[in-house]
Amino acid sequence: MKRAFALFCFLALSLSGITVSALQNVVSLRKTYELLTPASAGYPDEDYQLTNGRYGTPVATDTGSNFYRNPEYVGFRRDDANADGNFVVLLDLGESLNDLTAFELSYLNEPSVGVFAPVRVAFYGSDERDGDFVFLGERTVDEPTDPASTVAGVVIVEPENAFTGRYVMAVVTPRATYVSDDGTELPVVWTFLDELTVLQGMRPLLPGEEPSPAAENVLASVSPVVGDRGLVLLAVLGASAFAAVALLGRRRS
Ligand SMILES: [Ca+2]
Ligand SMILES: [Ca+2]
Repeated sequence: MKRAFALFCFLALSLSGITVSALQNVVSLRKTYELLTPASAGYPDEDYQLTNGRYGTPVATDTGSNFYRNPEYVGFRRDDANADGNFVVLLDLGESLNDLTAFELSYLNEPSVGVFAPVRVAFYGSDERDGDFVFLGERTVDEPTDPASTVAGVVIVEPENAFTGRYVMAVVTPRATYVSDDGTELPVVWTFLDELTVLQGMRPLLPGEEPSPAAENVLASVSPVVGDRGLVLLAVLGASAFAAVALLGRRRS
């Protein structure tokens, strides 16, 4: 009986989760974009890898396990940055979409191989490709630069007011320099990105999170979702359901 009730709770929580997740759509999936600053020849963009819904994972070789070897990444070289020193991606959502609430860019910080997280990511939006772009928000990023600090992170910008429009521009400012092991200051050459995401609708609250009107620019540097967003949401919901069931078990015993 107890087990049946626990199963019921799990299913109820899972179903409520599916309802919640339906409130927020990933509208950038499989959309096209222009790299206004080109990707490198060595770590190219293969068939719109920034909107394929996949994230880089470590690739093991004889010499160790590294994220940068994963072909999912798109690598940008410092020499190809624009006059302001930025890398720019212009996403076309295909049509004007309303209620765009979150803008995300996933990056790699792998100092041991010379790949460093950007220091700033800003988002702009417009209804026309060559029209005026409005500022949607930005985040600064401050990842460690010591060789042991590998981080696959994501910048999330949530503007105070939802945006309506067709084009979203991500402006990525790379770190300028880093200090090597022997104390020399060296230029940062590589910036690696793996996913650009635009979300439509209300973000589901995380377990225990209070609704907040000022949910602007909430998270940076959280580990990125590996695989698709639905799976992670399911994992989160599964964990909360498990916790609920465990709690229930304690109360009832
Ligand atoms: Ca991707
Ligand atoms: Ca690639």
